Order: sequence, then C-alpha cells, then structure tokens
Amino acid sequence: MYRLLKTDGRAKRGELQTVHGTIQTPVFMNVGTVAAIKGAVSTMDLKEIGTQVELSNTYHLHVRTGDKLIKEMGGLHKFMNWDRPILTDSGGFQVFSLAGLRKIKEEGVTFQSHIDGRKIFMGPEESMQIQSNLGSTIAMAFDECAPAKAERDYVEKSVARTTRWLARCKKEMQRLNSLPDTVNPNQLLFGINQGAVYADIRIDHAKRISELDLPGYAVGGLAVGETHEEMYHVLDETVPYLPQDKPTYLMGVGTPANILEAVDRGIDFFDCVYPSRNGRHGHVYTKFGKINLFNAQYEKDDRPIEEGCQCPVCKNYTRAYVRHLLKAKEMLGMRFCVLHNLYFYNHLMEDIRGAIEEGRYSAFKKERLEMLKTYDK
Ligand code: PRF
Ligand code: ZN
Repeated sequence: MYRLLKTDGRAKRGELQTVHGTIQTPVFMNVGTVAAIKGAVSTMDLKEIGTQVELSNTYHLHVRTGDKLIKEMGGLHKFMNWDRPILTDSGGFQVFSLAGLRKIKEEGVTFQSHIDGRKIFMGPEESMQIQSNLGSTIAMAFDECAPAKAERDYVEKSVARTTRWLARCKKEMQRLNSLPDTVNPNQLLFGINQGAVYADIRIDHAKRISELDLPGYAVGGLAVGETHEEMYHVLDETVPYLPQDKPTYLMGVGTPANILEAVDRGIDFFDCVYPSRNGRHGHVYTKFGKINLFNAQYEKDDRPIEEGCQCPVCKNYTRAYVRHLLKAKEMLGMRFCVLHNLYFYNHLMEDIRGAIEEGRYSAFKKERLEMLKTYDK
C-alpha cells in the first residue's frame, strides 16, 4: 500500500495507494473539520489548488449532523462531493481540547458536547463505528493526548491505556470492515504514538504499536505547548522506532518551518489549521514569511499576494484589492486569503517532494528556512 520511493537523509518520499487514489508524500492535508474548509472554500476549489487529502473530525461530525445521517447519504465522500482520500481524526484529541467536563475510564471518555451540552460516551469502539459510518479513507486510532506539562507518572498510565485502546480499535475496525453494509470496507487504521516529551516512554510506545502492523503511524501529543526544540527532539528520538516502510503523520503541525524540519526527521503527513485560520485574519504566506494584508503598506500595492504564485487568486488579483475586500469585511477577502494560503502549503509540499527526489533536501531546507525569515528580521 505504501511505497517508499526515495530517501534523502531521514527525509522520505513515498506514495500511499488507497481506494480513493494515490497520495504522494510528504503531503499536507487540508483541514475541513466539519466537512467544510473554513473560509468558504469548497471541494471544487480544493481540486483547483492541488489538494490531495482532506481531513475531517469524528467528534464534530458526530455532535452535529451526525455520522448516521452521513452514512445514510452514502458516506462522507459522497456527502461533500470529494472523491480523493479523506482522513478522519478519531475524536480523542477534540474530546480533550473542546468538550466540557469529561471523565476518562478504561472503557473510554464521557464528556459534554460543546454544541448542546448533552452527555456523550466515546471509547475506541464508538470512535471506530463513527469513522466507519463516515467511510473515510484513513481512520485514526482513539487516543489520549496528555498535556505537554503532564507529570511522568500520569503520562505512563495514559500511554499504557492508549496502547490498550489501540488493540481495541484494530479489532473493532476489522469487524466493521467485514460487515455487509460498510461504507468503505477498505478503511485503513493509523496508530498514534504518545508520551509527551519523555523520549523513553515515546520509544517504548512506538515499539509496542509497531507490532500491531498497521498501515500507518502518527506522532500525536506534540504542538500542544512544548517548545519547537522539544518537538524536534521527540521526533529525532521516536521516528526511528516507527516502521520506515509505513507512512508517518505528525498531527496538527505546523508552520512552514516546522514542516521543513519534520520532513527532515522522516514525517510524511501533516495537517494544521494555520493556513485557513491565518487566511481568515488576512495573514498570508509567502516564501519570505507571512504578511498581514491589513497593514497600510499594501493599500496601493499592485503586486499579487506572492510574486510568481500560480494560485487562482495571485493570477487574477492584487494585494491592494484583496486588502480592500478584507477592510470592507467582504467574505471574498477571507476566501481569497485562505485559497492562496492552502495553495502555498500544497505547493511547498510539492517543492519538498521534488527536493527529496533530487537528493538535495538538506540544502533546500536550509535555503527555505533562511528565506522564510526575511520579513521577520
Ligand atoms: N491525537 C489526535 N489528534 C490530534 C492530536 C493528538 O495527539 C494532536 C496533537 N497535536 C492534533 N490532533 N487524535
Ligand atoms: Zn497565491
């Protein structure tokens, strides 16, 4: 399913074949939490800006609209009219970061919906059932993402439970995939490594979950308040213990610089809300760093957001016009910024893939990191 096409140092260039098409890695997944990319971006747009994989959330789709309705409508692909791969996050992380009062037990987590306050229970089996109803291409394991500052004692107990939950996820997914009315009988399950910033716990966990021989593995529990250096250190220590011949996914990361660094440490998949969130605030990416289009200096700037960018916005409109739309609070202004930003991330990944293929990743990374600092000097 996953083919490792080329390595350059620890950087991997691979491809993951799925029933919804082949994913070229390293890849950035475009985040559509509730089956919609925030900023009024549609799946028609995603095709135009070169998106390979869309990411949605189990928790959000379960508490609003509901996975049963989506199954009735033929599954998430049909519902949102997206025929390329979709990855769904398990709800583990969202339950811990969004939901109200929660109680964690061996069976799972009881929490309050952030929409209407109703009490919901979700454990590994429930998460797999919801993701199976959605019929995503890749389902994520149900895990606990411990806070970055969690005590060692707590992290050890939490990771041990997450390991037991993973075995239950695998068993439930196998059962669901063999049912006659399953939306996607080929749904893939990715395991998630946890362990906060404790390298030895991470390594031990990585070895244990690798034994389950899943089609892919994620590193979770990072970008939750630790420093960038701590995050890179965890990757340095942990990724070598995840299977090299499977895709690796760094959840919720990150800035262009974070991605350049993580690819160099063997990561294949990324997702992050930054391009859409920043775009909605008029913050747009360029090779030389981020700029804020609300700044007065762009009032009469007749250049595109990024010179040379081939995105539909840059090919047609100026910074001055996009700034005007933002100032006038027109939805189109946000939409343009999000479209450009997602294109920027997708295009960055294309450049990264090219550099690995040509065996010049190290020099490429150094050059890009340097360029990115231009506006921050
Ligand atoms: N677990 C899950 N989803 C996640 C994370 C995690 O640890 C993170 C951490 N950055 C983002 N999304 N299931
Ligand atoms: Zn552009």
